[in-house]
Amino acid sequence: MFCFQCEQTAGGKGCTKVGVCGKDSRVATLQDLLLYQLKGIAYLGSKILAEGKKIDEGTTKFMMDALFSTLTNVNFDEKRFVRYILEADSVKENLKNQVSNLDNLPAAVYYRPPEDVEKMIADGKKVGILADDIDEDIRSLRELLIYGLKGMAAYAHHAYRLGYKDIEVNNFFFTALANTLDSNLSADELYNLCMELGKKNFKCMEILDKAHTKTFGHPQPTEVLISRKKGPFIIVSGHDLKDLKELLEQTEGKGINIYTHGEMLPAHGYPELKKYKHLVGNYGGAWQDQQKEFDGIPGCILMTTNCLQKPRDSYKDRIFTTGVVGFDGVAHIEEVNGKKDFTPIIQKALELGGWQEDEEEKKILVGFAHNTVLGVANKIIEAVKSGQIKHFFLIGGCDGAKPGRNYYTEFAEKTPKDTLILTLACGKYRFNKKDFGIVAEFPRLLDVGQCNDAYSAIIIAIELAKAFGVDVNELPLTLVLSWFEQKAVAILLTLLSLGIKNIYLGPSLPAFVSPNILQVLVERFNIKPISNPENDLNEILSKK
Ligand code: FSO
Ligand code: SF4
Repeated sequence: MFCFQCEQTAGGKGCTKVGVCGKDSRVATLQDLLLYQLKGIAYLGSKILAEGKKIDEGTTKFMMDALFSTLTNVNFDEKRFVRYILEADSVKENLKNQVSNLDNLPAAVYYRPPEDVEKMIADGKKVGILADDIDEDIRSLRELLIYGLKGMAAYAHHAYRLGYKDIEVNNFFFTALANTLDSNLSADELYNLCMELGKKNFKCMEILDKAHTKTFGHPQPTEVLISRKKGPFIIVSGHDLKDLKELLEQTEGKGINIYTHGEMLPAHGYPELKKYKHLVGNYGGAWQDQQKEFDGIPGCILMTTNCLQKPRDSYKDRIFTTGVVGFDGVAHIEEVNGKKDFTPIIQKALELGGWQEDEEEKKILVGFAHNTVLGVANKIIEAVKSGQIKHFFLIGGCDGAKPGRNYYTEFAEKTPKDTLILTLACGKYRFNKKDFGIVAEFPRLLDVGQCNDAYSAIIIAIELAKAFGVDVNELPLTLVLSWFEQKAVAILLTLLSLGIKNIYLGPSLPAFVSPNILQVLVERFNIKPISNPENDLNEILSKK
């Protein structure tokens, strides 16, 4: 196996024997073969588009879901990848019937997978990341594009589940992935595709924002309990608000408390979700703490998306997966005719009985997406003009296990009292339970939402820039980002495609970005690897 798609990749170079994430070499190789199949599908899809025809909805949905399943910490289940690979074969055969000429196409188009898993693995070994002998920079850009597409697939999947989609975003999965089969593509052409991906992902996050706010209302500032309550419970993790809503409906009146976990925390701000009284609070920290925090827990956990870690035996019988998530031996809740029946998890939670006592109450504040923040834009602008707010920081992104990620905690702690911090995604757990006080009349720490709510943060920045009559890069705003997996790659490409410069990025730079490509990004966008909080803060604040 060879995989270097995420930040925790072995030795900062690549996982070769087993994934640091726990993905074994069999699953990694099956994922490679699935991606090869998806490239074949993409090529046929791009031909269908070039012939002026449409790609059917089932094929698009398959593309999104299958790409999503290969993200870090989503699916570790060998059987699921075997099914996807075989399904991809039917999808491909169906597309072949729609293309007028099938001569001289890339091998991925003609490839037919064997039924036998060992043979599949043998085939997968021939089509991995390092399979072809290409220039390091071309490989780097190609993988950058593929990881961006994977990230965007996750967002498109969530929007689609709520009935929202965009034809340009959907078609781009096919045209862009098809291009990764073209070994004659130049570095410039691949770079341009990466920037185009950034733009398409902005559109995709906009659609997802619309899907969330039209379905659940605009998030409102909301206090969230972070201590335990007595009674049976289910903890819901991941990003899928639709799953949470369905579970809330099915648990109403059953005496079960629902807690959010990880990236589900922003759910508490949405009117159509917070109205459920049994959505009682948030449990635990970021994803990498789950094995410790779920250990022997007297309740259930539902994983709707990443980040899933290998469950310990002490809770393997009470963690459930749904959607594209999976783990061998863990119960999975399937969608049937657009509905999910959560009865097994509900019954298990009741059986386990839950916590015996209430803990002392503690609360944090969430719900500062674009509608709320821009609703007080005039006051924010006044506070900047009067000198009460001197600088804005967006300290956001993913969390992870590396000790170097303490940088973000220290950075947030060291920001001066006359600055305001916006945060989003699971990296916020490094500091979201700390009291940062007030600046002007605002809490100094404003939680904008999930990683996809980077859209919200961008809109806030664009609108503030307009109000001040300056370019976004001239705002007293600095982005201090932590990346971990492929959604963060898509977001980073979005920020770059919008021309946003001077981003501080850490905790380490992506292994798949070659030195030459990094140099290009540094020259064009002045991306800065994080150093230490004091140095970086001094550098940022002395420039004003
Ligand atoms: Fe975190 Fe995991 Fe949202 Fe990611 S829970 S790391 S970028 O999947 O999606 O921030
Ligand atoms: Fe390694 Fe990350 Fe790939 Fe897992 S997803 S195998 S940790 S690079």
